[in-house]
Amino acid sequence: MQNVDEFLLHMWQNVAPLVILKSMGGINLSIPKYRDQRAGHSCWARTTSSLFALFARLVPALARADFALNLPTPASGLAQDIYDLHTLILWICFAIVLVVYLPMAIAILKHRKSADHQPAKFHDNLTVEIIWTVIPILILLGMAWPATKLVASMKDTSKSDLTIKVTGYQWKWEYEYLGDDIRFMSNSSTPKEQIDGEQPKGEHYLLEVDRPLVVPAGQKVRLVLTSSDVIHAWWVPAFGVKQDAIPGFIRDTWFKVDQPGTYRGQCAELCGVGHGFMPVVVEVVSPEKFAVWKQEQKALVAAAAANAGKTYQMAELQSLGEKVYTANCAACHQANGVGIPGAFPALSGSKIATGEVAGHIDIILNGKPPTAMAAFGKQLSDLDIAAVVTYERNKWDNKTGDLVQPADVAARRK
Ligand code: HEC
Ligand SMILES: [Cu+2]
Repeated sequence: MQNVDEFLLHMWQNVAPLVILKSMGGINLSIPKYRDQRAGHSCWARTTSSLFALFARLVPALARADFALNLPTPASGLAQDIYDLHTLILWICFAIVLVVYLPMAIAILKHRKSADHQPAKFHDNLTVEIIWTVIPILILLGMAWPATKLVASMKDTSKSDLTIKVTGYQWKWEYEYLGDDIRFMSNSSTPKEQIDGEQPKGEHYLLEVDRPLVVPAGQKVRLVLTSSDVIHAWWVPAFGVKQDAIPGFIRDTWFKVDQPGTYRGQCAELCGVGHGFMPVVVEVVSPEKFAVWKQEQKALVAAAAANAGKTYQMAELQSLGEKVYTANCAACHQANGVGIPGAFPALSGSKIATGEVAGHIDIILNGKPPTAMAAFGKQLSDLDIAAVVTYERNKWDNKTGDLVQPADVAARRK
């Protein structure tokens, strides 16, 4: 550091306020109780938060911090317990600061050489040594007890009301309602223009999806998680749930949310270039609405099955194909079909996308291990694949005029 004054000034202006606010946030932490949420915040909470606002105005770094320093408002009982545990530990730390560091600072000040303090000349004091060993052990045990209890309850997925299998893919989530024949992909729905900075960013930028996970309020939902490629992590902060999805393994977790609403999260394990583009959105609805939703999903599946033999027009396939392409393929092959040289091949002018239809369908159904080209056979329906193949064969520089029907795809499935 060439300029110590500048460094100290930086610490004072930018780091110290954050540390102070974080510790004050701890005081505020214990106030907005999950149980009392509907009744609104207490008067105490309002007073402390207006104090913060005043404080923030006095210190420029805080005004910029948007008060995003606390844990999110808990939406599940589990998240509330995590919140309370965090608060408890913070208070214990605070007490230790008062009991240990404050006397230490006073002792250093009082016993300094310049005040001509004469040091005592003893060493070894068994009583003191026993005390300063036993007390910390008791404190640690006191902290380990509630922490262990909470971790055990986070792992307790027994007696769940429904089970949903969650599979991570580069870069989207698949949800499968076990025992209910409902299965769908959930893709980011943030428009490319917002990502590229051509349009202002929306309110839920990168935290919005085409099809959210829908679950009933007040019921214990068990998730079993795995991955089809690399490690992902399913994370919804307000639920207090963050669980790795690991290829070849099954892990489970659970949540129970009483308050209907939309809750958002994202993948929390660096999983490749699209890692920032795989949000999680959970729609918590009343059990009655959930039952209706389930019927609708089943009707959709039945309708798709009934349409299996149907033939589609070019325009229909192209417009559906564009949607499928944008959601599933554009992250690698790019919207303009030129790919990323050296990593993802161009589809515009590609031998496969302009050659035999069968080969084109096959690479999408089966992928090309071990490259990043995944098998989409299980992720996409025959209609989706027919549409995206038709789209790719007639888009950009590709002018094959080929029309691929769902039945053609079904015939290539093994
Ligand atoms: C994770 C990145 C990724 C995604 C997503 C992806 N691909 Fe690919 N794709 C690749 C890679 C890498 C290759 C090259 C494989 C190889 O080495 O032959 C490839 C190859 C292809 C080819 C053959 C191109 C050629 O000329 O060799 C086609 C066609 C294709 N992909 C279509 C699709 C379609 C359709 C989708 C969406 C349903 C899709 N891809 C999604 C990475 C991806
Ligand atoms: Cu991921």
